Amino acid sequence: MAKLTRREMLKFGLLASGSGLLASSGVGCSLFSSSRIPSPTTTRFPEGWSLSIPEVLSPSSSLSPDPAPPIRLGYKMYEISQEERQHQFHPDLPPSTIWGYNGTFPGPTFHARVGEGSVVRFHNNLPQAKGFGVPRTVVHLHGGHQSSENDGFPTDYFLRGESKDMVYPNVPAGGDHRETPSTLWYHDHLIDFTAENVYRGLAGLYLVFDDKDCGDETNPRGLRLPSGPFDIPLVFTDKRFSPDDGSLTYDSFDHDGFLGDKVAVNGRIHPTLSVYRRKYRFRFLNASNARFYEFFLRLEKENRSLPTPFVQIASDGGLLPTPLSRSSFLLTNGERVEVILDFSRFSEGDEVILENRIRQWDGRGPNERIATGEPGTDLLKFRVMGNPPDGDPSQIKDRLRELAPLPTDLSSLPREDLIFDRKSGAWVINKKFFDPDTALITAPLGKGVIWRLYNNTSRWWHPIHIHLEFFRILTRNGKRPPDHEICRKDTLILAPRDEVEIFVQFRDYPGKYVLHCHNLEHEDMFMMARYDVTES
Ligand SMILES: [Cu+2]
Repeated sequence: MAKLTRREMLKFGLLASGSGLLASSGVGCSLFSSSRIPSPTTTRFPEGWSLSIPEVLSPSSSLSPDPAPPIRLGYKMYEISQEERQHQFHPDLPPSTIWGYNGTFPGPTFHARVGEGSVVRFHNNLPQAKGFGVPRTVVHLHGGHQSSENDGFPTDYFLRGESKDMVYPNVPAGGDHRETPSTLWYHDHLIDFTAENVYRGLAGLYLVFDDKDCGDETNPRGLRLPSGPFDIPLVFTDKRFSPDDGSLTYDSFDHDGFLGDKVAVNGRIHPTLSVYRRKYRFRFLNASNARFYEFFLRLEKENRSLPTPFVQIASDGGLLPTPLSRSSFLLTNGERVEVILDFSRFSEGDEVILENRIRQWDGRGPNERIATGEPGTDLLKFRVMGNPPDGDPSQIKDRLRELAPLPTDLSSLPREDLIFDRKSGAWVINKKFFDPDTALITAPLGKGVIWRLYNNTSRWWHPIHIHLEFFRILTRNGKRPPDHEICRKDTLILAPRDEVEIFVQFRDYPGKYVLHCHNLEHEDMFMMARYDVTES
């Protein structure tokens, strides 16, 4: 039976009547799996189960056929095949069927450089859908600054057996080096089915380096941040497995936001990373559909959270102006935070646990922080080895990447309101369900704009992502934002009744783009808007 899209369900009035009707009507019955049934138990930090680090993708010498003009000289060419594979999330679970870029979850990591564009040929080699996941795909580079046709608009999908070239110039907005990004990620963005496809595994990292953040900790002209094997991405996704056969499950009728009860870090549940007594750079990405995390660090033998273990150096929008010392940090869906952890403060043999201390019961958002003394959710274990054989040449400099100044007269800029609300069991922005054919708002190319985002619900949290340009948070609930939000961002948290004013300047690329909630089930349930950047 053909699968009803969420759009069709809305049309037929099926959403508000709940999943019971859908299940009993036989529509998509085979897809139904409760969001509440616990996964099989798995051993905590099993011996020999180490953190997997996604491989760095190598460029191809050529693409056949050649990419269409106007691909400029000097672009690096890459190929990625979207494929179904078997993936081991934990040694106690049987292999699960995933969809991955090059068959892996997470997909391979790009190492891009400012000024060297990338052309990526994505091949859709996915099989016919069985269970959840829809083999029409759209690739969006989250945080990327690229033209509309290369941004992954939700209806720009390509089918099984087809390929699509995506062109990423890797030039910061306006050619301004202060807008240089750092940790981006690419993932599926198919209209109505992003949640299923990303949950199936279609997500990977795209890192951007330049002369400053050069990826070489020994280069005296660079920032000397930990590099190479000491620069490690951490991709967090929550998954759920069938108690019957251990297979990966998803509930297509959980429109609130699907939660797993096991957290995979780089695709593995409860992995261990052996670390030297030195500094490491960790790039945290919350690639979960609906779960928030608040990360803490605990020294196992003392059984308490460490006071300020994290030195934050970057957010979604690249390096911060200055490093920020933090005891913990909240990470919402799609958001990135980069930190330096210095393991030289620990002794050889110490075990240090990264834990999540937020409780969340459903897709509405985080419920409460776990009280001191109560156990959190352990995610990743660091086993401290001895001193590094080559010492630690890395540094954390006082100044990282400056912020471009805001316009002096913000009051003269065009303003728009974006009101996020609930309607008919789904979500609306300015009272409208997502319509890919109509722009909800427009923004002039070149000029800055002020957008006021307001969450007009009392229970739902919405992580809002704006494509194309980084923005700056001006006020949060009428006040100056906290220090960690004084930076470039592309995703922000809207807690219930939150009101946030942002400044964003659209440069370089006119055309159609989207902004949306990054709780992926909310996004698929229409909490998305097309906006057009217009040339005056
Ligand atoms: Cu939302």
